[in-house]
Amino acid sequence: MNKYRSDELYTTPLDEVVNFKFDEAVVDVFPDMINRSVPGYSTLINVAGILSSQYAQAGSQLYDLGCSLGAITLSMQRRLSQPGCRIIAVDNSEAMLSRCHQSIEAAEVDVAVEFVCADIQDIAIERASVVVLNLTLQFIAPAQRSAMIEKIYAGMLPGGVLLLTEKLAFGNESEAEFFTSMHHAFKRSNGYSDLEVSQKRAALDNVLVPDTREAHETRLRSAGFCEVRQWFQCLNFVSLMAVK
Ligand code: GEK
Repeated sequence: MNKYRSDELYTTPLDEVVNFKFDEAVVDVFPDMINRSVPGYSTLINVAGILSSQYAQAGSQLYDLGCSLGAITLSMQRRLSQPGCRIIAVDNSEAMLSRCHQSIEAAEVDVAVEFVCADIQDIAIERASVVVLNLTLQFIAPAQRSAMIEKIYAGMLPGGVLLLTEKLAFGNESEAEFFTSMHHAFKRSNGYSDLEVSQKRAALDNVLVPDTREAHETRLRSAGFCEVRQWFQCLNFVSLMAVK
């Protein structure tokens, strides 16, 4: 029912590259785009589901913040064995959320999901044993990120986990150059041309603003998380888990 196309959004030269938006055109190519752009994406989705199943608490809520088409929601649903849990899938792109809703319903997994079309900065986080920010915090204005993490911490149950996956920035120039060029090579090897890579980069400039790993860790610890661990890295993409 959900037909997705291959990502050809930036194949031809554009007069003006406008800021990237998660609209209908992006939704149509999203699975292809994210798999060809994020090294290790399928591993991230799979293992985030496994980690969630270890930390989920009976009768609690699990949040997929910036859920896109619901890959994390589905991965959590399929592995959850604790009774009485509910997943809350949130995205502020209506196009994404409505397609997410369709595919989660079609998968017919027996774990309740609530779909919320809202800015993740405006929703309440309550009785959460698992919160996932898989490639989403990087789209929140940097000045708002600490408040977002503090709100998540406040809404989590003791022993709960936050999984935070992000594209990284690097303080060291040669490291930054190395990872940028390796990420470019990764995209080239997945069939993107130099033009596509550079136009996409221009579209994401000031839209996706990465932080360093140190900045993420400091923010998580200042919010109160006692245990912060990196469980994944592939090139310039990292995932941290933070336990309350
Ligand atoms: C995955 N987690 O497949 N409030 C709500 N949603 C937002 C906001 C916001 N303020 N800002 C951005 N989004 C997914 C991948 S994609 C990552 C996440 C990427 C949403 C946005 O609409 C998009 O669906 C998602 O966050 C980011 O595991 O495309 O690089």
